Amino acid sequence: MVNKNSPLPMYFQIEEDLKQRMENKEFKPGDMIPSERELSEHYDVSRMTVRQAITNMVSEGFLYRAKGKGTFVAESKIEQPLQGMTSFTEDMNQRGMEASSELLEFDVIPVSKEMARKLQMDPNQKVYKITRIRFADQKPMAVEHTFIPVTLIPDLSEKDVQGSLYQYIEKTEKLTIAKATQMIEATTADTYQAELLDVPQSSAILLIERNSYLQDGTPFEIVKSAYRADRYKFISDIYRS
Ligand code: 16G
Repeated sequence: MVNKNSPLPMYFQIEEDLKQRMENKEFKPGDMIPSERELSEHYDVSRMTVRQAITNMVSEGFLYRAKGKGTFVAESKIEQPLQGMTSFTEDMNQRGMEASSELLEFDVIPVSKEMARKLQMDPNQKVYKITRIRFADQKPMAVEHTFIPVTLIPDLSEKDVQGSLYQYIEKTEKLTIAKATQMIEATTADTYQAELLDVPQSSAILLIERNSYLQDGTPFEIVKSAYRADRYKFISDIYRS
């Protein structure tokens, strides 16, 4: 099964084979994979080689280690299309998952210069700073910092952001959300993010910044979020025109 004459490294061939076995449902999410010793016998390679393959698959989010127990197959990643402008609550509900949030911060702060420019605000004005951990079926998926001009929704309260912010904006405030610009960047979790997202420090995360606009072109939010890269992948259709 491992071709020792191949130019492909043996650990890589093992990774490919394990991924194939996961795809074939021989190993399902939550299953414990065989031990290093068993795998090294199965593939007829050293334990070092097996360890290298497993370490890579852990850092890519295919497997996770539970201390003193073993190595397990991770849940498959959430595939998030990049086309539609949806909310976290809608995204999760569409997948039959339950969306919830933990509100960590709800403050009114002076707007920074950079944000005043992006939100087209007077630099002396204030913004709400809302920090939420977003959960899917009680598991943390992302930490979001949302900034909204106070003048746009002067009476926004903590209660309004416990559920869906977009629903509040559209149904209660009767504002029409129209479009956004989104940037995605790769990074690693710092101590704070790791703790909130319940991942080891330095795990891969995706930083997303969304600048969103209402129908009349008014910017209404800047959202900076950190998504777990072991649970998310973003997909888009592209056309050669
Ligand atoms: C998504 C959006 C975020 C928006 C939130 C509203 C991304 C990267 N971010 O998380 O910009 O504020 O949805 O969700 O997609 P809610 O209506 O469930 O509060």
